[in-house]
Amino acid sequence: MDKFYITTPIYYTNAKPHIGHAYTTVACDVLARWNRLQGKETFFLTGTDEHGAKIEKKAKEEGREPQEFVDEIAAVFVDLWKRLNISNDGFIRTTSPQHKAAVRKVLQTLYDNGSIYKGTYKGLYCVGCEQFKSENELVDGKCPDHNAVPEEMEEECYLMKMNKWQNTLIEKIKSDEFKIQPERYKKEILSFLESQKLEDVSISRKNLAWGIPLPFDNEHTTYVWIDAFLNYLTGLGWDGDLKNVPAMWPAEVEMLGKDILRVHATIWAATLLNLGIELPKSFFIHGHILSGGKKMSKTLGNVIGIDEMLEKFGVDGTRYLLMSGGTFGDDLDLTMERMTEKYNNDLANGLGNLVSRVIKLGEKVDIGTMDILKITENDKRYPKIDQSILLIDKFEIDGAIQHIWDLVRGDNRFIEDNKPWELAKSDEEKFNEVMSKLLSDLSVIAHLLKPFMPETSEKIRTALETRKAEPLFQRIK
Ligand code: ME8
Repeated sequence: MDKFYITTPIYYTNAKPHIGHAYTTVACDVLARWNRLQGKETFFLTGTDEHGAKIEKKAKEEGREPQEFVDEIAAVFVDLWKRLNISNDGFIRTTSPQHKAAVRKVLQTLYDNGSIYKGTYKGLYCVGCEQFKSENELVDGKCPDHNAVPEEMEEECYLMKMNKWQNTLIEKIKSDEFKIQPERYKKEILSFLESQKLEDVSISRKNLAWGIPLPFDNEHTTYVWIDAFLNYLTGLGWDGDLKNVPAMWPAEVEMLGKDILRVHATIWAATLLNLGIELPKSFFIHGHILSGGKKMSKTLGNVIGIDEMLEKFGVDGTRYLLMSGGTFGDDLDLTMERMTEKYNNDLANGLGNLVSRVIKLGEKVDIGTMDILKITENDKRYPKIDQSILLIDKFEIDGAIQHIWDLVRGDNRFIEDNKPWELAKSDEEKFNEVMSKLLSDLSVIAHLLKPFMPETSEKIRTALETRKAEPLFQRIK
């Protein structure tokens, strides 16, 4: 059986989840659900990144023990994914004993095979990024992502060899053996790799207690990114032993926000190469959510809360609005006003209206003979289904939604043009013909909606089976 292993980044537990985390996770959920429906053996992993300076600092500010602090925030992530109907098969926490033991085993292997050596590292460290920054990455001396001056740091540490993998990486990325999508990000990372020598990276911290102690030197803890990357393997239950690399590996796709592409394409990839483990088959990089054209910030007051969205638009409304808000891969600009308008147009008036009209008009049609409820995955009778598969397989998530709504809008127009309520009185044969098309389209729509709006899809199916429809979406004032 074909397999499909998909991962989100694991999110920092320094603060509660936000709309950006929800965006990535819903996108992966759509892809995971879709691939499960295609009959692939699917594993969908998400989780939390719980060590490092940023989290230690935050816990201290709150006067809490770090473990107790991350336990609380990790639980908020788990709860949010439940509320958003996320179908993840695993949830990995980097403070779990299994993960920590595996990370130590991996580090010992890297040390034993000569990939890690002792040295010193001097550089500018941005705690927000948990990364060293080179001068040319700074704007006015500040990290542009966190608007903060990085700390100068020089300490004894262990370093991992990077340089010998530079050409291997370039080749694998160029040939798409290690595929980076969309294409512009492949170009971006290639031009980075071709323009400068990869420096060995510091993989340990001497003065940071909140991390996994190195197995070969207790005075050091593991650099948080190395710890975090390994989640993609430990989340499958891996114990860190090279003989036991899980059968689901390599991942088909690691979904990432554009902020963390480079660190993945360099440090994560080199770690795997140093271990002799296959690289993921692909990365898909998506853009960032902006609000009113600007990065969301408390100061600007333009933060869109995920709880606020759930309250206003419900679970499927939120999933729909996140996934249809712009071309998947590009940045997208959202505002509550525009989303409310879209909710009313596409969901309350568009889909909701179609379902209630068709079910109401179809009350008296005998669908026993119509075969419409027996749609199968990849049903050749319905070219719309094939087209959707093509779009989703190319990560055109918003395109696949567009495609469903073409059908929704087309059918609403078809109803107005054909006025089946009049045909019911005047022309029974034509009426049955019109209703047969509408009922079978509705069944196709319910089917296509499964990965995007699982509950709505179920409700439409139930409505078709029982011939009764509850209103799906209430208009919002
Ligand atoms: O970077 N729009 O965690 P993180 C869209 N722990 N997506 C967004 C977003 C936005 N405005 N903001 C964040 C980390 N994201 C590390 C990752 S992986 C081994 C370790 C999403 O909590 C996007 O997927 O900062 C981004 O890559 C991720 O959240 C960063 O989450």
